[in-house]
Amino acid sequence: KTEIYEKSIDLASQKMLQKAEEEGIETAWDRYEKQLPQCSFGQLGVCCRNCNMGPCRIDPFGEGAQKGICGATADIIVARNFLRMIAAGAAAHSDHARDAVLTFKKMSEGEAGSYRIKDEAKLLSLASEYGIPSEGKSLEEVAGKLADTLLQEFGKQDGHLQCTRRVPESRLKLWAELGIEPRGIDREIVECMHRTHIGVDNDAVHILLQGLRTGLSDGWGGSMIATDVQDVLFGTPQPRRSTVNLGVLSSDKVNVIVHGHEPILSEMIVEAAEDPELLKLAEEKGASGINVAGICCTGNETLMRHGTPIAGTFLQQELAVITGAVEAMVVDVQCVMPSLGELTGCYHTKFISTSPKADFPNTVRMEFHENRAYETAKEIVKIAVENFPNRVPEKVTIPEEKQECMVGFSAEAILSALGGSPDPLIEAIKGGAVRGIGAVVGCNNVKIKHNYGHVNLVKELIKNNVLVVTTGCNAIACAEAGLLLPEASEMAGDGLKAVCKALGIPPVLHMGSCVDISRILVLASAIANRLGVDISDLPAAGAAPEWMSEKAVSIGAYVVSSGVFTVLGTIPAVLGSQAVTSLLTGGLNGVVGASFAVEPDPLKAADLMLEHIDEKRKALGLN
Ligand code: NFS
Ligand code: SF4
Repeated sequence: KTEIYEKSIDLASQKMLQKAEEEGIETAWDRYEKQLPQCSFGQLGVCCRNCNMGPCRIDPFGEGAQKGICGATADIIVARNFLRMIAAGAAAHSDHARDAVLTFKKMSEGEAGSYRIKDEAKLLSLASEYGIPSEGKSLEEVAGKLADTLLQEFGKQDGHLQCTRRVPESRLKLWAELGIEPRGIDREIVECMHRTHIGVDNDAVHILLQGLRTGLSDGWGGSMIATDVQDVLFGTPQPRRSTVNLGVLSSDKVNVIVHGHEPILSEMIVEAAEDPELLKLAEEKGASGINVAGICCTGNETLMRHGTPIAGTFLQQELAVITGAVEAMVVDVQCVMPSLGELTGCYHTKFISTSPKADFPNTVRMEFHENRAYETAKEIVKIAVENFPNRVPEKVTIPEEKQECMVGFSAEAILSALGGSPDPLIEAIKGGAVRGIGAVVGCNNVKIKHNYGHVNLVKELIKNNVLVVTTGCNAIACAEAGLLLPEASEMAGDGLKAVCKALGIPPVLHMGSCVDISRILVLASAIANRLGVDISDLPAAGAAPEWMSEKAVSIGAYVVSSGVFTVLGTIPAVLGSQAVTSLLTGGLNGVVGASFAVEPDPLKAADLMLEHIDEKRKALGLN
């Protein structure tokens, strides 16, 4: 049996795991243990269920079957499975983007109740980027036109995505030569499903190239559109302070958790929590206020834009309920564990699902539609408030751990912190004070001690003068470990420390949710363009130390095809194919100028990134 301290490095989480044990409550870690040993065919990626002659599996030891019934080899099966993961991940990001654009469109037509244009400047700059005239037009008209243009990116039937305009020219040319310039966003995803149907695409390399193209349609397409539109609707993040970890839950206020991914919902909940009527009701129910806290990326969205506190990462969603202090767990889409249904039943917590796309066991369903978004948000918060008296004091333990953090580093905010251009950062890189840039992102995964991979990798990088940019659950993990504070530069090497002190920034910059990895792409592009080189020439490297979701696979595909070497901390299900494994971890270098590495030990992963950064420095003539 795994000891609690081996499950998480985070004290607050350990305390809640202890409480769960005492109360006989099951968590993801318990279910993981019941899964062991996990199926090795699955781990290696060599089982196929793509048609009903199967399931077929390949014997990795070469003794049993070496082909599926249709004749598919391990290479074909592994590549197809991998492509389907990319398709699912890209679909999740891009379908989220579609909903954001549809809300944006309705807003422009005056049919999205409470949504407004919050960032005019960004709207106008996007309009000019997409060639939409804005002179003499109302903001709503411009927004409507922009929404139409963006919607066309999804259903595009000819030519290529317009959003790739931000890609350095040499990279775009390379994609064109390789035939992986992304076309319509939906089209790439559909084509993945077509190609992996029995008897279609049966060459591992050919299949993987489609994977890269689909990833690119996510990173430079869907994800980037989501970020842009959300910035226009809700504001482009600016540096601000907040707090994170389970200790942000309040002992005397109504606790509402927003969990999932779409700020369309969480923005309105944050607003509704300030409604005087509801605050008055809260008081009547004996609460001293209403406290909204986030989990996962919708938490990152409201954290970045409003400083709303975050209760935890992916693996802390159950632990938050286990505090016994959550009146409502409000969810939309992605990374929401279905276990929450049974779990919330053990406490007074109301589990409220809101997306027309996502239902869960034991939820109160309150579908969210933009025309009456604020009203629905108020109804949801009201349920939470009315639930406050049902809190059972004997069942409540809120760990005291909470940590301050500084967040809100959109590409725009970073550029303005630098005085308007990337030059000071480039100079610091050239001069060697900043050795390079590390992009560390991604999930938690029970296969790795919670936050151990994230925190140790990032600490090692900053110690070695690598400026870290972060998103997703990595950002939350870093915040919990105190790394998102200007004071954390004390943990950095001398060069990075001096730069952080001069600029008043933390050594680890929170750039947002996982769709906001698009912000990292924009920043990398700006630096590459300024230097007149390709992204693959930059002293930069990426990592996803504890990744688990299919979205992370799509992210990996677009980050690597954008030219950034990426280290994965958990092993993807590809080792059953020598061909696919060696292409991903080596061969891709000769194709897109970057590849993956797999390294579960965060310190060794940091070494791989440093080695790569140094090589790139050398090639640029820096030492
Ligand atoms: Ni990204 Fe963010 Fe977290 Fe992983 Fe899930 S919340 S979208 S997928 S688990 S980082
Ligand atoms: Fe088996 Fe081929 Fe069908 Fe897959 S597609 S289940 S390998 S017969």
